Amino acid sequence: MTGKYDTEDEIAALATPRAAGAIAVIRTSGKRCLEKASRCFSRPKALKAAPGGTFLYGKILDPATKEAVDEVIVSVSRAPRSYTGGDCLEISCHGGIPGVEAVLAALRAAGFRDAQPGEFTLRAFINGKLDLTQAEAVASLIDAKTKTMHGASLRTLDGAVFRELSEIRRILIDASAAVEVQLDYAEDDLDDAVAVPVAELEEAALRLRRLADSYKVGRLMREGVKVALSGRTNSGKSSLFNRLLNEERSIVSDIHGTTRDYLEESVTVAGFPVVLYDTAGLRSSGDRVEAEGIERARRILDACDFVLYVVSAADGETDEDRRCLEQIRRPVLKVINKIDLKAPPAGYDGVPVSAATGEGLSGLIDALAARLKTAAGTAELPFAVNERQAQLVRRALTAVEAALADGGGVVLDGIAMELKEALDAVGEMTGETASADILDAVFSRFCVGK
Ligand SMILES: Nc1nc2c(ncn2[C@@H]2O[C@H](COP(=O)(O)OP(=O)(O)OP(=O)(O)O)[C@@H](O)[C@H]2O)c(=O)[nH]1
Ligand SMILES: [Mg+2]
Repeated sequence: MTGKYDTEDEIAALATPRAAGAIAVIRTSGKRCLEKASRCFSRPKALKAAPGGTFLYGKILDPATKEAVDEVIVSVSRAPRSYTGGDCLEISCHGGIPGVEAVLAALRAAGFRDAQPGEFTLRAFINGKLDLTQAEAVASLIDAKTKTMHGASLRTLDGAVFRELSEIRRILIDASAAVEVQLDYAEDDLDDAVAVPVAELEEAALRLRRLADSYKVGRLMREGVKVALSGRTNSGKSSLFNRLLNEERSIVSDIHGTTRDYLEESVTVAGFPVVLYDTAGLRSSGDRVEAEGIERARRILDACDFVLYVVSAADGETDEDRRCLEQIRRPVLKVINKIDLKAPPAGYDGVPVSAATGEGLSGLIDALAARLKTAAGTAELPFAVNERQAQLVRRALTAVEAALADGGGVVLDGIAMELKEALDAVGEMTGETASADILDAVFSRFCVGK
């Protein structure tokens, strides 16, 4: 292979951030990696002879002038026991940017080329060290913003998704075989009842749905659950917003229609990343700016995952509240605020709070956490499934569901084709049948040095 998919030539890249730090790590890989590196190392013979799993102290030299550019530790891994599966060398040098640049320049002069984004992991994939779901887990591990996502990425890197897909693949192959056998005999025995492997197909569908759910939960974990505060003017939305943020972020006043444009802030509620919106109070307003604010509030209400609807205990739930609530199309959690002024009516179906005193806030957070779990489908995240994989999961699931729907009739040809479609999608997920374009798209999203 040539160019980007050359897996033999010698590449080098900074693997740590390009910023001052105690230590920077430059990683290299390639067939003649040790030989080329010895051209710019103070102990060339020792380096060339170094067994895998060892490290050497020495100096990086400018190959032309033999001038020392840094004092380093070099760790050696030899094929196949390395990250990429080929010979690899990692140079730990001092973490200043000019020093790092000088080491990289020495490596270039010794015959290394700059690695492309994700090229080390691409080599690991091509050398069979990882399947594509594991390679992608490397990227999601680096991007993980929460402990949950980190844990899921780690399990996926360990092969959890790969094993799940292998199991689905086995089930689909068994089902295909059962169908193919009947296809072979179908022409002779047209009258025989067709046996569709329904149990297998249902099992495959169930497992695919679990993967689809993991994507959904993961996306909410990554992007945060969008929660909008809504209600009539003056019910205390902005006061509650500030309470939840623990910051005087939004303007509070006793004037109706204080909040106009919406505010958006990120908070963590019971471990869930939440994007909280404070919006304009709902009422019919002759004020053009307020009316625009209310229009924006409605758009937020349509786009959010769920709504915290704030009712004032001082007024109780009014007809206007009921009209507003009827118009909200997202799941709603009702909150009755200002309980310091007046107790809520007995049996009222809203969480009682006082934004003024903080009373009931922990109850609200518990109720919110319960709703977040429902919004996410589950609080568990067994797998890290990304957008690319999720699309393929949907493709496979659609095909399996179509095969199940066909189950009643004598349409074995159709079932055979749908099973093939599902198997193709599964193969593209693990990379078994992924084209160079797909690999290019996957690995170009990585950072350089990974
Ligand atoms: N006593 C009491 N007053 C509150 C409470 N929450 C809010 N208020 C007061 O109610 C008034 C309105 O509060 P805001 O938070 O601005 O209400 P809002 O719903 O954001 O109002 P708009 O932005 O106009 O829609 C302010 O004077 C607050 O101090 C509460 O729990 N108890
Ligand atoms: Mg407000």
